Amino acid sequence: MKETIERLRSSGIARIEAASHAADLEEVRVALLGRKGEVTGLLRGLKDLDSAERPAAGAELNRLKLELDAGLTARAAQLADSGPVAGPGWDLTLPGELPAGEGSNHPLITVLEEICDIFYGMGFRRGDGPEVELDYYNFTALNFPDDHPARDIQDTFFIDEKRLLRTQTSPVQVRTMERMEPPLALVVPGRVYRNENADASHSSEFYQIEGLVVDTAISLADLKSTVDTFVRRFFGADEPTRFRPHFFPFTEPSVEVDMQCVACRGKGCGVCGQTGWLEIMGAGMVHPNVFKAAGYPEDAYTGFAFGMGIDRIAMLKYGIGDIRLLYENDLRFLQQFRGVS
Ligand code: 2NM
Repeated sequence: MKETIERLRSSGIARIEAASHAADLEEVRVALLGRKGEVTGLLRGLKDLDSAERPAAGAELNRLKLELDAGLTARAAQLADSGPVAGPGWDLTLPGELPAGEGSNHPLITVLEEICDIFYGMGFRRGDGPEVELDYYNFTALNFPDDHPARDIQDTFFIDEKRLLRTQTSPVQVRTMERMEPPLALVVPGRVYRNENADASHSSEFYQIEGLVVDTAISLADLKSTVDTFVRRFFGADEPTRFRPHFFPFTEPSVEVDMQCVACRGKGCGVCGQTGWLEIMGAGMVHPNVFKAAGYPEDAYTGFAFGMGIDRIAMLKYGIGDIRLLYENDLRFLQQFRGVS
């Protein structure tokens, strides 16, 4: 019996060491310690041994069982550490059968970066801030009255009394002004949220880029020249722009900015709804109450600000007919933009 146990010990250890991956090792475990395994068989045979021999043989067999079990555990850990290993019929290190798809930027990100680059070229810097915002920064500091309709839960996703999903990126401008003195030239791209029903031209999440310039003598003429430079550089042609009077709580005066339709050059077509113009952004001169909320001294500074939706610009640029395509992440859609950026 003693020799049998010794033989099993050295052959068992050798077989464990020789196992080159987890499936091999499992076979060895079953052959040694499984229900019909060799060690199990010997343990079962103990009852047939002479009563004088039985205690020593039993103790020795139990020791062997523990030893092999520890050996199996140690080898399993080694194999797990050694990464992919060739096994019978498979090799994880071989390349897959399909070429791994190459990633690419989402069309919204391509447009976002392109627009930011144009503003960097005019001396702007990029700002960033939280998407979960305080009511204070999203509304109060931006001169929205308490009863403004945008504060309704019909229009804004509130998280609780004080917190909401930002409806524009302007709270980042307020946070930045709190920290920094003019002169300031800031672009803030980012995702914003509105409680709206989705259709081909509306999504409850979308992307905006807002801009802010503050110094001691910034005028509406600076806004106009900045907008014209942006349009020229982004759309490549000298499309005229026009300002129409508008209202925003955070700017006074406020305007909506149109550019001549890139599709028909002002003649009127389906893209511009026969008007010859495309609305590209809202803008205006920063309201004194916003400067006050930011902690700037009264009458010390003037500034312009603007905000535009990137989604519509990306849709115009790539001929995308439904905004929802930009948020569904259907690979058949996204793969069309490979190599675009
Ligand atoms: C727009 C339109 C007009 C705007 C205002 C500010 C701030 F913080 F300075 F008050 N940031 N962005 C602004 C102005 C945004 O989006 C359509």
